[in-house]
Amino acid sequence: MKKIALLSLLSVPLLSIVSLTAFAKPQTITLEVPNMNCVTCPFTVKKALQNVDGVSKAEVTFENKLAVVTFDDEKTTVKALTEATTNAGYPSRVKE
Ligand SMILES: [Cu+2]
Repeated sequence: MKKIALLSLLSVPLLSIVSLTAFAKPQTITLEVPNMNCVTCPFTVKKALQNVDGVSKAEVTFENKLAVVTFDDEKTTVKALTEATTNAGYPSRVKE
């Protein structure tokens, strides 16, 4: 009975993600990406960020020119993230 309850809990997507990252140290930062000048730019920036090892989530919005990135600080650094967007043609900096 206990086992069944546990399995049904794990099938909830959010809880599955939490259990997978239980031993990592996820950090979330917001980057300013001022060079984004049209609605397709965020896709390029998002792809560049997601290609960085350790990045679990990247939400990029054109309207406010921000990228919210969740990453494992044991696998990557903020510098690697800003470099990734810069290499894709979109220099970024950490939003204060
Ligand atoms: Cu564009």
